[in-house]
Amino acid sequence: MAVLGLATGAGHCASFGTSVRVLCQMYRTGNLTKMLSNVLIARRNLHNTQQNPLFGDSVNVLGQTYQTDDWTNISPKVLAKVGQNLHNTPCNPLNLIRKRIQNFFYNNFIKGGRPLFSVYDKISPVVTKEQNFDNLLVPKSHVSRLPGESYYLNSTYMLRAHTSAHQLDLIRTGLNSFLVMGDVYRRDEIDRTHYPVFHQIEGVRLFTSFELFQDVRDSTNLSLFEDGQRLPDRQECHTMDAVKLLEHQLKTTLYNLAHNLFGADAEIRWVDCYFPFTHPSWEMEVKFDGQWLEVLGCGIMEQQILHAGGAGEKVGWAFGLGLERLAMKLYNIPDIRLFSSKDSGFLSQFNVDNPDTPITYKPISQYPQCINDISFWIPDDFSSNDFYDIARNIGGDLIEQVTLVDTFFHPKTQRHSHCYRIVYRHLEKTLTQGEVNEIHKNIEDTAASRLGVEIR
Ligand code: FA5
Ligand code: MG
Repeated sequence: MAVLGLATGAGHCASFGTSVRVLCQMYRTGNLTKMLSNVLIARRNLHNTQQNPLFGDSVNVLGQTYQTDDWTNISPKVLAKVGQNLHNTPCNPLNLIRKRIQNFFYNNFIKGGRPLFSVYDKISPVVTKEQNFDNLLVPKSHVSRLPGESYYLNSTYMLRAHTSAHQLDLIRTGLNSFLVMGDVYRRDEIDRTHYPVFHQIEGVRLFTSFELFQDVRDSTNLSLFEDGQRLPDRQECHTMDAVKLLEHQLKTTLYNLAHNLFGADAEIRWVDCYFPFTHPSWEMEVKFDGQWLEVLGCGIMEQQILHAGGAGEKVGWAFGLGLERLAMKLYNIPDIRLFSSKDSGFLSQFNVDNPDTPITYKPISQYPQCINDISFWIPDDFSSNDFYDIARNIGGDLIEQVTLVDTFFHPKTQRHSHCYRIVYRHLEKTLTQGEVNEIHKNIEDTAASRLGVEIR
């Protein structure tokens, strides 16, 4: 269950089921706070004298050792995903869509001839509870702190549950506009649209009074701050002028991004919601497969966070995008579980250099793969791409993937050799080894005659 925000809109967002509506109700009445405090206290009092059954005394994550304690609840399966960095892996759908989003911000926000937003895509997913929660004003009793909701390394460290965990640190360094991209981890349900390991892009943009009001015709009487009351549509310290401009900028930016990704016809709607670190807050939903799918959360940043970051004289907006869900819509991928697939039938469909290449996902064949290798000595002017072309031209749709799996240099003959693995699979039937051998032989013969390679 995604719990960093609570949706309050009439048509509740896809990531929150009925149980969350009940939670919302409990949250408002205070019963939830009471119940959660008890659970957390009981949890803290639970003195565990035994070693962690899975990891012993310590757990190693990305080369760092963390002492285990009674908070440790990370699983080896999840640990194996840390460091995969699919958002930085070429030809992965998450890398392609991340490049599209990054380019959108590079192209649309330019200051002094340079991109306004700086990009951080290699920040470690290991954060403190302080970074993940306290820095973002998440109440001590908030449901997202429960051990059942996040992956803890110990009572101090956890795997970030959202990229918002880096907001305050980056603001403290003096940054005004940045994007943070990375893997995030939640003990969430698994279904078509939820997975315990997924990827987010965080965006933050801060404004001085001059920057926010510079395009307003008569801005002499406008200011960012006033002493007021917290209302559903603004924080106590913000003027209505500032909030309305911020909301307009934020929603226009994200609306344009969604249309840039999905085309002008995409159906998009906004839902009011609650996050501890923004007010007011919204979620965007897009129509996907006939249903509304929540793809991002956003809002006007809580002024207290900007104060803590040394930027109290500015105001800002922030958003957090769910990359898998956006990619599901962009490439028509029906199930989020496919992103963790190592199946070449899935991955090979995203094997393009240009992120703007239109791709529509074709369901992976249920039939078995046949894998044949081919090794040859290469001439000096050999290019792997020429071989890929030959293989694809001859094998057509039966070829799922061609990869260079080995290279070898013979010191005596001074010749180089390449070994390629070709994965064959038919969409509608089981291929026989005989059928595959025939195509494979044809590829060998054509490579020898056209490229001058010598089959080994
Ligand atoms: C957050 O994570 C907030 N940090 C977003 C935010 C940032 C709000 C900055 C305001 C300002 P939420 O829990 O709603 O919010 O998650 C954001 C997005 O991540 C969702 O809209 C969804 O696209 C994606 N997401 C959430 N849970 C999962 C999951 N289990 N599997 C896949 N995607 C998920
Ligand atoms: Mg949400």
